[in-house]
Amino acid sequence: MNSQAAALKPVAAVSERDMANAIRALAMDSVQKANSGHPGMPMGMADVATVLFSRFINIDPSAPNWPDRDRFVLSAGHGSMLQYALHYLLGYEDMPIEQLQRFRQLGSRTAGHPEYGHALGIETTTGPLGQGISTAVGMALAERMLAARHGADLVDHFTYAIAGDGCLQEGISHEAIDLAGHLKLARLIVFWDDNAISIDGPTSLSTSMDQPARFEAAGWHVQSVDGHDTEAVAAAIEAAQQSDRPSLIACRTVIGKGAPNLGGSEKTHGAPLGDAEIAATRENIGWACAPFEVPDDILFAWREIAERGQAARHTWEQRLAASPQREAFESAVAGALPDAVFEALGAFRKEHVEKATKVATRKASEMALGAINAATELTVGGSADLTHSNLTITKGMDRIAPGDYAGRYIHYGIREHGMAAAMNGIALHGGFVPYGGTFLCFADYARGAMRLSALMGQRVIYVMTHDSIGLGEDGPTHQPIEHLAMLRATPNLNVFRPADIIETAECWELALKSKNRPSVLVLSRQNLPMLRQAHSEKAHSDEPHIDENRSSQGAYVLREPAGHRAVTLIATGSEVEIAVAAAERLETEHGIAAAVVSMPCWELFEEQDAGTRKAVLGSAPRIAVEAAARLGWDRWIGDTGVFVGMTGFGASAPAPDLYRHFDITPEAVAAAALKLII
Ligand SMILES: Cc1ncc(C[n+]2csc(CCOP(=O)(O)OP(=O)(O)O)c2C)c(N)n1
Ligand SMILES: [Mg+2]
Repeated sequence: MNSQAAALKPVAAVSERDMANAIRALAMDSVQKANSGHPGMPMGMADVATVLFSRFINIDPSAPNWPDRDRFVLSAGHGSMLQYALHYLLGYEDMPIEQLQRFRQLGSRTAGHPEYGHALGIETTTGPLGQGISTAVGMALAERMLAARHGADLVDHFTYAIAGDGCLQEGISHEAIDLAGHLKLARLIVFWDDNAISIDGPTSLSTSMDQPARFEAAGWHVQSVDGHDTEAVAAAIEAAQQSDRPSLIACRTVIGKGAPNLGGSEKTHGAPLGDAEIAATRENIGWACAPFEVPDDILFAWREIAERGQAARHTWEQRLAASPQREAFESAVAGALPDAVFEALGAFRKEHVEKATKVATRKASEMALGAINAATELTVGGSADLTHSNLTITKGMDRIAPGDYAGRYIHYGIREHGMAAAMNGIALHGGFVPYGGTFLCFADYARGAMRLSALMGQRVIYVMTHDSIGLGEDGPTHQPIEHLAMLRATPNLNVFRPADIIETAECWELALKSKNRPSVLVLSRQNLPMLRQAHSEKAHSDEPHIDENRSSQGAYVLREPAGHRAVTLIATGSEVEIAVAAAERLETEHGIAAAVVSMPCWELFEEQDAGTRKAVLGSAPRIAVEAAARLGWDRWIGDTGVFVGMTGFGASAPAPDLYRHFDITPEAVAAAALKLII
């Protein structure tokens, strides 16, 4: 039976108190051995976790990726020893006791904070407070959406998260809670470790928030319990499972529970208890075992939970085998995009090369998405209240609404950070390829979760429009300057800034194919000409290259002059048009052979071999053109290169005026080239 069925009885004869004490002992001993870590939270939440796992949770440690498992998110990631202790006790094969003995050491699976992909069963990376609970919202939403598509027979699970005071103080939690309450994500159950302590001391130092009232105001079902009263916790979980709203269970706990002198104090938050206090704790909780030893009967009780989960998984697998949905479900969960998507994008490129379609790249993205979304159901779109600016919705996309999860467009509201975290959750859950939009400038607001998309290697696609001073009148508050540098500095993130409709379709294709990496599509508000065919023809090259995805190399020669290159102009996005115009001017007015390199994706170009990079960049002096900060461009232009771009914030004016005002024009580029080479 699934976990929403009646609660199971406590397993075997061992008490839940003993089972919880195993967590306490493992946490304090591991932190002591590492001389680093956070014992207070695992000790305080040991009882809640024990009740959750022993009576409710539906996971199978022997098949940690079983699609219909309950999701468990340790949002208070500093309490990682809670997760590792649970994994050892439950018998995850990659979490033997030696891993706990090597807590926080190089190469161990027991990293300082839980890291997705680092150990089996870790559903998401946590540690930056507030991310876990917000990611869990995306998981709970994905669960409902997948159930709407494939039925309750195959998709019927809960998402549980443990959040601390810190998670609830972080601003992102507001966005996440509001979204979850609005969407009535009833399968989301959050435990608040209400210990009234954080690092600096009592939370009363910095907050007077009535958290239950806050959650109630956002439409949650709220209960408050003594987090050490196992029956009360169990009753609350049962009630939460019955609710038609997401649930908060405020668990009043004592941080470092069990430590006779330090329990209840912030001193247990992030430091080893020390040998004397550990000995006193053993005495106090009646734990006679040596460090890292757990009595067989207690271990057995924990392992029984795993067996129960395995049986549930087998039953589910039988349902899957008999289901007419089987193939569709498995392909969705595998995240396999049909060939039709890429065929459609190929046809799209061919059509628009021929038509020389001139549109803003945000519009090109909308048009490409029209082809993509018609060819697959896997993509789910959304925007942080800028749908008609980001152009992220396409024909026939129904919206997700409270209680109605059959659609594929999510109105995330004005919650960039919450959107990014929710997309992480959707991607991690599986079954969908999430993309979501906002203005590039507000990547700042989404940054914490974007960083985790990259760290976790999730296929999340950020559609970030209004990408420069080219947005014009809205002015410097909305004009990104430093954002490209910030995004490009982020490891494992592809930043695409396409120059025209063809590159936009190519970059979408690359983003969709990047299964283990998030992508940012950086798109213009203003119209941009189609550059591909016109200039490759002019350069007497063979074909207009519509079959080959030229952006896949990260950078390519868009315009190769006849004769020996005197200068190479490198540009991205809307500035490629300027570079091309500058090259033409240099050629016609000065007889100077200028090549133009379009560089839609630095990261992919960096991955090319040195020979390919050299062939593209050439040996002539280089000028880079980008309406953004210079930071990073020296990598491509070298010591003697010139950068034409922004040196400070933008201004409010029509876009053409701004380009002139900031001297990012064909004339300026040509003048810089003349100065450089003559
Ligand atoms: C975004 C973010 N800011 C700051 C920190 C550093 N930090 C880690 S735990 C913590 C206090 C958390 O308090 P609480 O959630 O109440 O945890 P408890 O002390 O109860 O275990 C802080 C500030 C962090 N991990 N993430
Ligand atoms: Mg706390």
